[in-house]
Amino acid sequence: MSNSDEVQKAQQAQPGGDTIFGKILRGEIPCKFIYEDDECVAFHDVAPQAPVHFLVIPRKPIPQLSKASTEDEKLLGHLMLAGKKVAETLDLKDGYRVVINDGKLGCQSVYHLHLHFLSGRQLGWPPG
Ligand code: DGP
Repeated sequence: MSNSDEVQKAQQAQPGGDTIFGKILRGEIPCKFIYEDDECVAFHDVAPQAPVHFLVIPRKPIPQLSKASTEDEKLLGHLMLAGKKVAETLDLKDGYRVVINDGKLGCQSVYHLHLHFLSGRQLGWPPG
């Protein structure tokens, strides 16, 4: 899938309702978790943008970062630390990038909060 396909998907995505990640969490769509605990799961992205590209998602269906509340403060920190643990198990010693896309302009296509962890190549800056 090209980057412009991802942008198009994000522009067409509608917030609200069930998502593909909800189906993954309920086991309705097969997905191999590379990490899981009581609060979150991690799995490889189906459309990787780098040699290593995994997602960390909360079990709680927060649609996007801008809809998170102060009661989610601990959970948001937990997601980052869970991703850090996965990065260690994948031996990402030379670094990685953590991305949260929010809403249409942020290029979010799945309205269930998720952290992208990208690595395995030199990433550019600024992002497109
Ligand atoms: P975003 O554009 O930030 O909403 O990213 C959504 C990501 O989710 C995108 O990189 C592709 C990934 N994705 C979508 N559906 C599936 C799926 O069924 N399985 C997996 N593993 N990843 C998915």
